[in-house]
Amino acid sequence: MITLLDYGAGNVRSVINALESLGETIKLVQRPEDILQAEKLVFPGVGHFGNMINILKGRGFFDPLKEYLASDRPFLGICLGLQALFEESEEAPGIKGLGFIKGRVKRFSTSLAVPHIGWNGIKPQRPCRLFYGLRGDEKFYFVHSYHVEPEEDVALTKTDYGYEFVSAVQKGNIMALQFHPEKSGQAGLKLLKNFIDLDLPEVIPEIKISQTKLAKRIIACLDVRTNDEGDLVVTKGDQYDVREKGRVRNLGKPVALAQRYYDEGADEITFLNITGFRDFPLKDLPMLEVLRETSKNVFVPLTIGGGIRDFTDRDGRYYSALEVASAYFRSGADKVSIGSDAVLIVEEYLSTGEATGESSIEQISRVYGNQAVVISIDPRRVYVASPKDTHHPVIETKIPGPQGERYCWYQCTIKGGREGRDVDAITLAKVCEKLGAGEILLNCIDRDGTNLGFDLELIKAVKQAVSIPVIASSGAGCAQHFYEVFTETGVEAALAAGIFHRGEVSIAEVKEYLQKRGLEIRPIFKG
Ligand code: 1PR
Repeated sequence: MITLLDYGAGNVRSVINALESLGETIKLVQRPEDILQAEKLVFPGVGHFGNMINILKGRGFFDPLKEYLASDRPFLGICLGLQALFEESEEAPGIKGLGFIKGRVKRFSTSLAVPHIGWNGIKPQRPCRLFYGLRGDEKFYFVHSYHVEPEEDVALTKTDYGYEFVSAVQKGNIMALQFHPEKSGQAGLKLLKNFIDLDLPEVIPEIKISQTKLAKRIIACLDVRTNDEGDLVVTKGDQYDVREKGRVRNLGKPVALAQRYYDEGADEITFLNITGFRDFPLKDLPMLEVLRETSKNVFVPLTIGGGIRDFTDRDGRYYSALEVASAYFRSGADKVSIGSDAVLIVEEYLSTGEATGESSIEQISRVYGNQAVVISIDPRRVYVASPKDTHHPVIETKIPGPQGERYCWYQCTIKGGREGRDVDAITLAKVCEKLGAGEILLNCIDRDGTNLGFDLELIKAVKQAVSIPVIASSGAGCAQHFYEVFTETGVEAALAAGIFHRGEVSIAEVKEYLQKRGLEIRPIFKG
């Protein structure tokens, strides 16, 4: 029996699913006594350090946790569950952590994109049962802006991101990981299994890595909607038009397709509820069900987009964007992606010059952390003869417009590309970063479904404008397109839909192509 401490923020469902898939029974902490009576305690955490400590104190969990740690019984902290063990964090000055380990938590200070999101390696520092059966070159999923700096000799693993930081600690039976084993595919499950099995020998993996590298992520995207027969299907548009001969294209069932992509090596799965802008997602129970079912067997990060915004239903009941997002997180999502609402938020911000503190981006990032908020941008090119013809930032393009125009700007749209607005993609990305977004999913209506390759000019411009990770999307037609977008724009991830759904190129082929050309990718662990 594993006792799991859920303090109410983040995707605890994934940890439960991962442990259950290993045959474990989970008991959730309801009362402080449950912590004191636990035999093995797992403490996953995401979000804000200060928020977490306040909740732990408010629910009476803080002191029992300290007592449990002092008793040296098996403990596994994950992400913020690692950071909580320290004395304090730069994220919440003045708020004291559990203080079980001397040292502090500090923000990444690097020119690389922060948060550190994606699959990176670990360099084991000492023998431990957690490493049993690992080769040493596995990658694990990280998502954090802060890392620990112990003042004691507790480093279990180190990882490089701009510089070397401690990515896991061990002090007696207390172990804690900065990365997410529950989101790290088979390698992560192996590590969790090793935590549970107390009789395993202490080992150090064979393969020694001198420097770990963040892998370029390959993301499979599933655009989901109800078709004309009323079934929830994966569909795919050409420049956002998902109908063929008047009918919604049906490319398969969401849960089964997600499972296939996970098995084939997708580093992440994104579901976009493409009619979410008009249907209220909390009434759209099938979508929540898709997440619940997928997260039972798919152990990589899941993002869900579509309809994340404040909403008042027909009976006058108000739901905040935070409530909508929370329902998705509880069902197994790791990140939510905000499309139309982000454009409206930025319009308001630009007109007043002030953040309200109440927007969906701010509400959700405050509770779940910046890394949980992705902004999905749906831009299309607007050509102009001269930069003077628009007040938007323009780029000089190598792909001239219909009248030979050499300049264009990228107009943001809402409602699935149906409505163009007076905001450009670069400004939108910058303002959303300022408001608390952790990642940009950059689509391009002109390229969507064309197989012509990514819009490198757009992607380069947005990537240079922000310091959060950017996911390139729209237009992938072959493995070479992924190589181009990674090497020419420096993006952290690339997403595709059509080529994977139609079986034109597999995820494994894309990864092999990139690896042969020297790009870092996540190897598949067949433990
Ligand atoms: O506005 O917050 O409700 O979110 C709606 C979400 O649904 C947005 O993220 C928006 O991008 C998406 N969406 C809305 N309508 C469509 C449509 O296709 N009619 N899909 C749509 C957007 C674009 C990509 C696609 C890539 C890769 N899909 O996600 O998967 O372009 O395609 P490719 O590799 O085949 O070229 P809100």
